[in-house]
Amino acid sequence: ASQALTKTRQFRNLLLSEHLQFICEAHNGLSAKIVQEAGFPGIWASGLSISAQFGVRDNNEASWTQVLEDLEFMSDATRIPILLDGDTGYGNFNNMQRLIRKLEQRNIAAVCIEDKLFPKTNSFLKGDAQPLADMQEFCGKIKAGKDAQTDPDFCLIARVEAFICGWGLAEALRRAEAYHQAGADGILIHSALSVPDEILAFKREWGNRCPVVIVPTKYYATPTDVFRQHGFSMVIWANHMLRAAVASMQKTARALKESEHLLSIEDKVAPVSEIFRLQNAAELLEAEERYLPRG
Ligand code: SPV
Ligand code: MG
Repeated sequence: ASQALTKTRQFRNLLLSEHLQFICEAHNGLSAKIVQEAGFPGIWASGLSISAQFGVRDNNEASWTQVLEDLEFMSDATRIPILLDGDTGYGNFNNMQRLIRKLEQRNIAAVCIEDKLFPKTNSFLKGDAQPLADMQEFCGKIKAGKDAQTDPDFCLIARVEAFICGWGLAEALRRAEAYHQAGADGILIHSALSVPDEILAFKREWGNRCPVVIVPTKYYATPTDVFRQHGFSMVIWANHMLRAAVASMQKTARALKESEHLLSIEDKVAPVSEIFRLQNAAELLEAEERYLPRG
């Protein structure tokens, strides 16, 4: 019988694929399952979305072990690899090493860390006022992370925030090269512009030194073929399950409050049977047949 690929190998294959790959955000077990069912080959465990679904800010208000608990549900619910948005690694090189060990234990395939300071702030909130991490310190964190992994396929993506923080192309390239040399398996180049100019300029200069990942949240109108033609490796749809859920929950709550009647929403929400299906309730019913004494 053919053995399924490990999640780490699956992710590495996606990152190294010669075709542009797409992964989608999820923030809990249910959304992770929905992303998998839609056919995505991987999941972005977004820091923004995970903190938001807990009702807190994207400033490391949720502790890293709380994130880990959430990730465990996501990983258990799915077969496809998860790339964790690991923020700044939740501390220094030492915290980074412990993070990697815990991620491997929970079957998380990869982690992305960004070159900013703990506690981090979301890139789209006053990005240009945010300080970057010391480059050498961040390189040490990358090396420490790579040294801590026991599975050779585990991937570490280094996220360059130079454009976000207002530094420009030269600094973005300088840092990306340092992180590449430090052992990062890929570079995530982020931009808050509504056009893809920064990330395209970066990729033209970068060439194919290592895979480059992008997050087109702000330059969402860019045709996907532009990313393909420039040779990017991976696109992350970074927060759209959370935003879809928020829009739908707000509509539903308002309609119910207003109408005081379930007819106002019944045909606009998933049937209860669909929730049971997503939970795999049928499996437990079968197990009960097998394991419970017959009455
Ligand atoms: C996230 O999804 O948490 C990210 C991407 O880090 S962004 O919000 O664009 O910074
Ligand atoms: Mg984030």
